Amino acid sequence: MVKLTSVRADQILDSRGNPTVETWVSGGPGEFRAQVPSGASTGKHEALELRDGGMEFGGKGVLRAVSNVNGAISETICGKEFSGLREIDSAMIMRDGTPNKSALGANAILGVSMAAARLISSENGSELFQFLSSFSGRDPVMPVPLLNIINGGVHAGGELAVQEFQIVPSGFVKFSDALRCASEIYQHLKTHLKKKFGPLAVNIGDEGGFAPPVSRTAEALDAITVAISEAGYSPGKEVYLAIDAAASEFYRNGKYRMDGMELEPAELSDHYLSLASKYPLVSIEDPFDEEAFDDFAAFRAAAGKRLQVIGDDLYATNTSRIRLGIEKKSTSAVLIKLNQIGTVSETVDSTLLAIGAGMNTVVSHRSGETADDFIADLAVGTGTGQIKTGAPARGERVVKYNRLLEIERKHPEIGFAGHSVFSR
Ligand code: 2PG
Ligand code: MG
Repeated sequence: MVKLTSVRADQILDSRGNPTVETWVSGGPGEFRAQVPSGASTGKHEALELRDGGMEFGGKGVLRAVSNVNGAISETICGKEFSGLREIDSAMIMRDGTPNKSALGANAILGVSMAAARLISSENGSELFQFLSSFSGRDPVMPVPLLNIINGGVHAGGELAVQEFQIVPSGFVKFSDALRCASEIYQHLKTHLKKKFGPLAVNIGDEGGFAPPVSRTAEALDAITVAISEAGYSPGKEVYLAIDAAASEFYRNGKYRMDGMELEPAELSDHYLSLASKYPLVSIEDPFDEEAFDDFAAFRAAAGKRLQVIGDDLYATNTSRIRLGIEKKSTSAVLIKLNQIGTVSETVDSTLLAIGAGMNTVVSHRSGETADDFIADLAVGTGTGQIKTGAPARGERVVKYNRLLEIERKHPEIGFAGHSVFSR
């Protein structure tokens, strides 16, 4: 049984300088904290992030969410005995009473859920990933990182339609070697971009990747390929490429505006496949608009086993949308974001639903992040085999990678997922 003696929240700032919620819960083993992230390319179907409106912080304040934690949520869960995390999450969901957590705010509920998970794991004498492993019934695995080293779309001020250009160092035996390789490539990319486009080209976007003055997808992929070789690795051997198109952001009136073209879904599909034949791409996230389940399915069928197709905005970590994707065979993978659904239990439910249907899962950060490293433990504990948490740069990104290094160091028995995750 678990009993929380106090639950409280404060307004803090996220990595973009916007307000977000920090939550503290207390009980038997002490006081535990969590900080809530926030997206920019948010999906329509995400749980509601409660913002204050008005003048302060341009309307982005979260004082209403904070007072919902200090008031309604505290009232609902403090001083009562719960059998575990699921019951605490359910009590908050019931108190909210809406399908998208719009009464209390997903940002209010999630912080409590994450902090409560930390309290319970401490009470059990286990690390967070160990608790999440037993909670999900999954074996821990060190995930392959998908590192976003060129930022486009709404995460940067440049002209690239595609939001994220990632390196995937999957051809290693240990996570720490994969991360070293990624860091080396990141530094070589910096040198290469500076040489080619001048010093302004290495200004960085929201997720720590560079924002060079290029407008075509192929130019960004070319630059990364050069950096991989200059770092002494072989593209398609130790290191692969991946993109998050976040295509809802460049979809208007039935067409996709990308690379100087206006493309129908079938033309866009051919465009992606031609990129995949020229570059060692292993994964594409959100290649189409967030309602286009059928276009996703057609693309997935055309791509075959060559490419992992991930749904992010498409599913918003929501089990009813993932079920539709399973039925329509829309994707081979699901992106998992805590704040899209709003509790740890529901996040694990979505992960297990996808895995049960034979899909891959990728735990993900948001473009607006904090120094909270919860998702590192979530990825290891639920054995997803993949994590994306930005470039190997900026505190709010590297804190997650550094936590993964710590887990690997302390628990060398946990194996690295490696490239076989892409052939599942
Ligand atoms: C995404 C995310 C994280 P945002 O689209 O996958 O990289 O971006 O948090 O802005 O939705
Ligand atoms: Mg995405």
